[in-house]
Amino acid sequence: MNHNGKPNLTTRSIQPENQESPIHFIKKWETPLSYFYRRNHFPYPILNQYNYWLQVIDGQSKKRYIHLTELLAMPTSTLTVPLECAGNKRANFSPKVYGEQWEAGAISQGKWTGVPLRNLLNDTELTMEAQEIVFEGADLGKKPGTEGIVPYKRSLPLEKALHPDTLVAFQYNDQPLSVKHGHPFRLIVPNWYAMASVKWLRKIEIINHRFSGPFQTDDYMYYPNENNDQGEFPVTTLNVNSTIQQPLNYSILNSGTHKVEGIAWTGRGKIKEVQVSFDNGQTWTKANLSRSGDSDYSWIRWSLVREFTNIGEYTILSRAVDSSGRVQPDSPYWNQKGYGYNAVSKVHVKVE
Ligand SMILES: Nc1nc2c(c(=O)[nH]1)N[C@H]1C(S)=C(S)[C@@H](COP(=O)(O)O)O[C@H]1N2
Ligand SMILES: [Mo]
Repeated sequence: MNHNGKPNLTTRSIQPENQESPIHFIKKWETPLSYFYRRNHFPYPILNQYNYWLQVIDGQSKKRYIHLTELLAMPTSTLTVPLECAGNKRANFSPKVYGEQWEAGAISQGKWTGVPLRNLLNDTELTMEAQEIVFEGADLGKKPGTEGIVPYKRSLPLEKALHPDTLVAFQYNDQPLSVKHGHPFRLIVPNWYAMASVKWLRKIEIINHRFSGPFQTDDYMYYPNENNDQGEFPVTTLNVNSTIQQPLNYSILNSGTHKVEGIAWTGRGKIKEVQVSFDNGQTWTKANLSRSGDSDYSWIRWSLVREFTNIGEYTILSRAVDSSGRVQPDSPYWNQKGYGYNAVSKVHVKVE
């Protein structure tokens, strides 16, 4: 709630709690906690003192516990990292797909502080056979299509898990992690869609095979065909993407000068260029870019000032290009579960 008693977030579902950030009004590099989107598969877990212990299990089923106070005493990293839900912008898919009908606000970013996961693991735990690391959250419940009660659980391939920027985070914007965002620990996996950033982390398991589970090999898979499950592949790296923040869609503007602005981000390399069109894609102009400076992962901000002399309707588009050569497509990559929407961002305005 804000000081007017109005909600800060847009509710998509209450139980479990799924709420969107007011992304069109977020101008800071660090989203204040009360504006951070919330994405949950299950009701919030009930935490107790045992949640302050992280369980590490190696390939031989040997267990070890690490307490929060031990993490606090270790060297930490602080990184500005956006979390984007794989279902962000899902509402734009046509034909429609099941799942939360997210618009553009299932993304937020801020400063995460934690211990690089690789520094928490012992050499003896990482044997030659180790293939993946599995992360389990403290939340659980029934999942349609799956027997019984299951926890939220996912794995990472070894090279991503051991990347120096993959963190076991315990602070957001210099404050202890809030309960809704994973207190006391969550994983932060830069450059990947946020399903990988497991909240309420309680168990880390090193395995010598490929993990499968409902949140790994059923959800968070792209199924590109409408009528069969063939050609499926896992959701991992963020697509190159941008969002027009202002003007808002369906705005009525006075003729004269207006600033078009927004954010752009990618999971591969950096944003190299953002192009804006005022004529629904016939001509494009480069926007001015501004970068936060302290992180390669941060979204960038872009803007362009334009004089609207003629009255009438305009379709404004933004299109980001990253240093790996990826460009936002004109039309989205449709898939059954509606992940990874990254078609050009579009608003329709009227100038009078
Ligand atoms: N334990 C647990 N971790 C989780 C989830 C969850 O439901 N349970 N949801 C994931 C998904 S799909 C997203 S998009 C992000 C959302 O993080 P947030 O609620 O802090 O914004 O957390 C990820 N980590
Ligand atoms: Mo998500």
